[in-house]
Amino acid sequence: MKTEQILSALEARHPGELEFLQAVKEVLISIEDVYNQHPEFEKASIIERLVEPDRVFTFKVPWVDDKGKVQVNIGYRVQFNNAIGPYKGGIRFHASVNLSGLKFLGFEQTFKNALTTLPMGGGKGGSDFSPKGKSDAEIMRFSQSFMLELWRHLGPDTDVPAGDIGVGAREVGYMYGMYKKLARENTGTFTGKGLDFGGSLIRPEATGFGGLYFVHQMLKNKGIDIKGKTVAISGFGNVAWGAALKAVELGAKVVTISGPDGYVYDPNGVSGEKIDYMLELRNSGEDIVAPYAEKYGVEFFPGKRPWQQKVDIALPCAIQNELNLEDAKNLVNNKVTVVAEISNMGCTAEAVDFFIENEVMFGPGKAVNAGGVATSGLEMTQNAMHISWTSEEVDAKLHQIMNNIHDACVTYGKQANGYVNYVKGANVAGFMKVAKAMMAQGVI
Ligand code: 2IT
Repeated sequence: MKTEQILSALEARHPGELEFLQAVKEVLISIEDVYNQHPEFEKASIIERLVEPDRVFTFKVPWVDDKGKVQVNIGYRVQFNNAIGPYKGGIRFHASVNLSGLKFLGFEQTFKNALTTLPMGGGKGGSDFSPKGKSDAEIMRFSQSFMLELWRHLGPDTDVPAGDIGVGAREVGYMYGMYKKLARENTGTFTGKGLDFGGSLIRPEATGFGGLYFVHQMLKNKGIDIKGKTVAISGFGNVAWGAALKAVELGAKVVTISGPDGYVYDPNGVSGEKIDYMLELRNSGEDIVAPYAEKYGVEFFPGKRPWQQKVDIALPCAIQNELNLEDAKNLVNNKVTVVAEISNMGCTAEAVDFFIENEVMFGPGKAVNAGGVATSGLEMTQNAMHISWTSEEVDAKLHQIMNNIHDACVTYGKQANGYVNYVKGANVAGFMKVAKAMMAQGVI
């Protein structure tokens, strides 16, 4: 495979889109060997077709703030690849949202969704709208305006969005409400909906729960017990919340959470009502974690990241590139056992390389955090069948899916010396499924 050539052609078409190029590069390097074993892929230009999004929508989102002033944001939807099912992926509302970020997320989503084994293609959307400090009415007006434009590109078998950073059950409710009004149908074209109107039990917990099921398998594979292990979590949103709940349930001790303002170190463990308090902090709309330190009398490290602490397990749960080479060196010096991205591309490429060079168990986001979208797939199934499953049923299916993803990573990523390169494993397993589906469907 002409990796460098493909990357420079992509860069010429998507100049300066560093996150997108970073995500593509990682996959191309991992799949080079299997790609070369399939000359038919080369002839069909599978890679060249796979790295280019199917289409990208960009639109204006005007809305009226509480003072009566009109504000303007920009909205996007990247429909990346639908070889194995309808476009599926979250919507992110965050000041940092731009096309590079959404293309990287849509690209990752394509492989992640393939790993779940459910029939879902990859997509991602969002806006540079920042929910920070906005009133409930402002969030509603913005969400409705966003949907006024996007609704026509969605549908239960076309494109099914969900939440992501800055988009939770409230925003999904407002968007889905407007979607239904415009599309005049009630087929559940959104996941992460409220339980009263088609949402699935366990969907709120799913990304974090799935992440911990995966980490549990990684440790088990090495005969290590998760009980009593210390865990550093970054972030304090939906993903961090689910991860903390399950980590505690499995007997581990969560010692950090973080926000854009810094991190808190809680040597007694973030558990019980302290986990509930994370939700309160998130719902305050302030986007800070410092009040946790004050409330529970623990230390707050302003402007710092939790990776400077000595822990057994490090779980980035916030945003892309939130753990860099320096953080990786620090964790390795402190003898970290497992690093697993529950956020998307939580680690920089240099940090990932460092973990792999040092043979630290490292789980990439597209495998580790696939439980969220997998449970979205289960929500779609329940909607299509007009039924709802119990928590136990959904959780059991989620658990099985995560174990299967883990095993697929081992199958494709195990090296001769026994070290499992989960990055390679996840990329090869995801790629093979999408590539075979594309081959079977001709040049479209
Ligand atoms: O990054 C992700 O996988 C998500 N934000 C969830 C996507 C989904 O469709 O549930």
